[in-house]
Amino acid sequence: TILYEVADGVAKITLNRPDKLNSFTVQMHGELAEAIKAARTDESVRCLLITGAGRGFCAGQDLGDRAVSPGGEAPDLAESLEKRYNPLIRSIADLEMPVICAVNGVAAGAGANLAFACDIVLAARSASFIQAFCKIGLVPDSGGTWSLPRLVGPARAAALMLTGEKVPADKAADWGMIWKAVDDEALAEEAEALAKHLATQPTAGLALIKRALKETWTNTLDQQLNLERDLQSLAGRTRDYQEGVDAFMNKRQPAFVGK
Ligand code: LHQ
Repeated sequence: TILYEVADGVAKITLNRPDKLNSFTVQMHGELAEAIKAARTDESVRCLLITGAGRGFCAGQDLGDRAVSPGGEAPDLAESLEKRYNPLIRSIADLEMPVICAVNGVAAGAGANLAFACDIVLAARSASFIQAFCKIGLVPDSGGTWSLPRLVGPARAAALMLTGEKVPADKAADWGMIWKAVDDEALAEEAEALAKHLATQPTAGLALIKRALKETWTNTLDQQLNLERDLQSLAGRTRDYQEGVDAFMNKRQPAFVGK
């Protein structure tokens, strides 16, 4: 249900249940977790790219899945979040490399919030984002109630989550929900070029930038200044910092190793 390939320092994960718009099943969660672990533990991988096969990116939970079906006895959805969605979102946030999401089509429910958990989101112009949860009586999950207000502000987040209104890619970019919208034909190439570029960059430093960006939401200015001091101390001891400065001073292209 997913495709995994590694080339040029980039691990690419393609959600691959196109006839169901790549909606999540227990099996897909399992394979996705394995793939992210493979990317994390493969020394050659310095950037992760996530995209979808077919006309959709991801329609969230597969609502036909018996484990979450409200038919008969009420299901305990906490288990689904605790065992699958929450670890997924944490594994992306904690991954010590940039994670790019190429949203090739509709991203609904947990599919939209999976995209927002990634570090840089590009979307095809025909793609759209839907907080579909409210339409079936559920609460946005997969970190959406954390990420969306931070991305677009409380007024827009509230309306989107309470109405489930579809946001087209261009509007999502205008609102700061994603990095940018690109022509449908250009999405794969542009996302892959960005991923390949990032895979040549100072990966350890980029991972420290991720840390700083994550902590900023709960820190005071004083705490964040202290954090920057600590992270810069780590960054300053990397091989890539030496290489970056040496290359700059000698007017040559740097050759970063990611450490
Ligand atoms: C689907 C789905 C889908 C199954 C399209 N499931 N088949 C966490 C924990 C535990 C429980 C519950 O949830 C969660 C997190 C969540 O993500 S909750 C939110 C779940 N997602 C949704 O509510 C979105 C449901 N899908 C839609 O609203 C539409 O399909 C969208 C707006 C995404 C796309 O609309 P269309 O472009 O018109 O496509 P379609 O509706 O015709 O879908 C194509 C096929 O995919 C169709 O199957 P069929 O056999 O008729 O061709 C759909 O039934 C199937 N599909 N989403 N989530």
